Amino acid sequence: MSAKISPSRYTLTAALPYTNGPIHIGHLAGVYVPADIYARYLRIIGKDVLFVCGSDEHGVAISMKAKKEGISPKDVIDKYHGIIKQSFADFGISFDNYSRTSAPIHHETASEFFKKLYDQGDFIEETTAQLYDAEADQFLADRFVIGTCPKCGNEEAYGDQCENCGSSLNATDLIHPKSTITGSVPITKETTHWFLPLNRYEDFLRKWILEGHKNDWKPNVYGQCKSWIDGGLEPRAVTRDLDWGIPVPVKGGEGKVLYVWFDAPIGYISSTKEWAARENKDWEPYWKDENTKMVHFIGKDNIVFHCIIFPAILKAHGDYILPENVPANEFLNLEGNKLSTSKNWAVWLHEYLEEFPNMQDVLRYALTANAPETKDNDFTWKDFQARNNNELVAIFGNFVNRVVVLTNKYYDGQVPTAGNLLKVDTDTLEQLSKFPAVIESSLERYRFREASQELMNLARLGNKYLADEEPWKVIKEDEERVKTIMFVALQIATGLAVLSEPFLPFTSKKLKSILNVISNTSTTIGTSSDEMSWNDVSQKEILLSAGHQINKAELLFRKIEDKEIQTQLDKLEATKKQNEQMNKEVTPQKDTITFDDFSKLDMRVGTIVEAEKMAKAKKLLVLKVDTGLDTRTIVSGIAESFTPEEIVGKKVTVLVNLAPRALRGVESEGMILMTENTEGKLVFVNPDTSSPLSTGSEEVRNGEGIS
Ligand code: B3M
Ligand code: ZN
Repeated sequence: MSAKISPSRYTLTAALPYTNGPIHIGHLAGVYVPADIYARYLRIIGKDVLFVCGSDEHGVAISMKAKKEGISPKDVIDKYHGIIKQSFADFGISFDNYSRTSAPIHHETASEFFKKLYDQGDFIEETTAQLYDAEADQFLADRFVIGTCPKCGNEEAYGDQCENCGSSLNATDLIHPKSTITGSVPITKETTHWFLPLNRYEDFLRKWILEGHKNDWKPNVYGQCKSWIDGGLEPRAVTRDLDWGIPVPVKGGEGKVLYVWFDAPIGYISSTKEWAARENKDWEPYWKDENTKMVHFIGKDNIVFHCIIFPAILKAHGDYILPENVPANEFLNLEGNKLSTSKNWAVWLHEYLEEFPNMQDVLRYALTANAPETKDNDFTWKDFQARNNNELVAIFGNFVNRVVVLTNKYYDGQVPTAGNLLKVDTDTLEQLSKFPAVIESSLERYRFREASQELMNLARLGNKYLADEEPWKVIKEDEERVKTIMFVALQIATGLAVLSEPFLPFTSKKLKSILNVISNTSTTIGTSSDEMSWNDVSQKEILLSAGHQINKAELLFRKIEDKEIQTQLDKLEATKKQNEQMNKEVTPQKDTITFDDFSKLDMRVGTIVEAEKMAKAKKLLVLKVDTGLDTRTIVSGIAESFTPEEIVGKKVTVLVNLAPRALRGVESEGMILMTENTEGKLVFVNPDTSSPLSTGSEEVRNGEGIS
């Protein structure tokens, strides 16, 4: 099997986000922006496209969030489904349908799927010992259990997957498992489950992927599949002992639910059905017709589920087509660190829009130009600013603005009639006509960053043409020539309006309205049939004819100032500090002592009367301390934190009855009490009112070298 030759119908799916939090730039860069670019592009070239998604509302991720917040899973999914759906709409992600897996249509569809496979004898039923948290009275699987990965030794692997090495695991594979609900060590208990025997699909998968898609699937995707298949496939449980999910619809399934990764991909089908019912269409060709090309857009941690498990389920069912491609992306990092919802290390889409209103396209562009297509990539605010200021503003925006301003200035906004075309003009128009094919070739290979750079090259072509032809100078001696120049430049601007639509839908719409090629009243961000198509650009059609009236100039992009970027960096810095604070290891409490032990300590307020560095000892100061009883010598390990000068005269707390001890030959008679403040800085346990002992996490240090 190889890639289908120019099919006319496409089913595009984008990973269903878990509704346990809002979405951030990593989601957008990895899945939704590339999927949306592809969908928009296909629509413009006239294909029948169905682009579906929805919220993934089952699974342990949701239950855990609910437990943590003390609310019901339903509250969690309702809250985040709304936020996520809004973010997608705000960023112009043009789903034909955005559903949710709690919808009745999905419960029905997933149940039917399970029943059919069950009836066909595609599952094996097995009673095995599973991990069980006796304290929480619950079986542990997936994210409810962590332990050491048997493959790579990562100590924080989950019961379904190790995020370090990407291995998919069973909870019972974990070494030293621990319940994430109570922290207790689980016991094992017998339970019955249904397993999909993946081993039965090995031949099919080998043929379909390893032989059939060696050349058209991305190397990272193909490689993961190969190592899975070569590693030997094993039966996977498709049911769970949980109370949140789709009830197992067969005898013996009472109190059990479908495994979230069994039901979630079926969500693409339910979303299609929901769309078809609303639009009065037939959903089946989108999933069952061999002439439909299906593409799954996902992140790399979802590869096994979309390339191995879901296809095995579809194959078992028998009526369904398989994906033609699964162009999974790698991960995006943020300023050098892994994006993390729990650590709040993220740029949240709803927050971004508050700080950069109406600048969706800038983020879409920056994420595309720097997309993690072949390796993990880093999002930095500096790069974001540079992409905006040096490319969108300085090249794209600048070109369009000059064309529109000059057309208004010289011709009151009417497209002039071109005179004699010189070689430079025909060459330029010729180049313009090649751009659709160039961009198309990148998009068809899922190279979105390359495609975005080609779009920018078209703007560069326009900029260079204007800079070389200098209409603002020529106007003084040759008005006829300027008409031709402006005519050509206007064609390029229109080409940009058309070709930028998949990447910069908001900008494209605005530009079309400036060029007066779209009705201003249209409010949708999608494409409509009355617009110019990709083909018009490549056919060397005249895109904007002489006499056509354009509108006044409006800025497409604005410069982003350094201080705006600094605000974002400061925000991240604050998050980092907060995390450090929370993660700071608090030294465990020592064994308890009796009151009698305590009352043996004789602590006095003393004054440091002399201080000097001990020769050849980096850490030590030799102090003379007036304790009220006497003036004695105390050697203290604080030389790296204090200079002798700054502590002379200081009031300190002294433990006076500590047995004397010689340090580097100097007898020390007592101990100055010190502690660390919340920033980890050594401070005196100060007898004054400004006591540093303000948080419970501080520890009076009386260890070696501090005496
Ligand atoms: N909810 C997993 C994820 O967000 C997941 C995708 C489901 S796609 C069917 O990583
Ligand atoms: Zn691992």
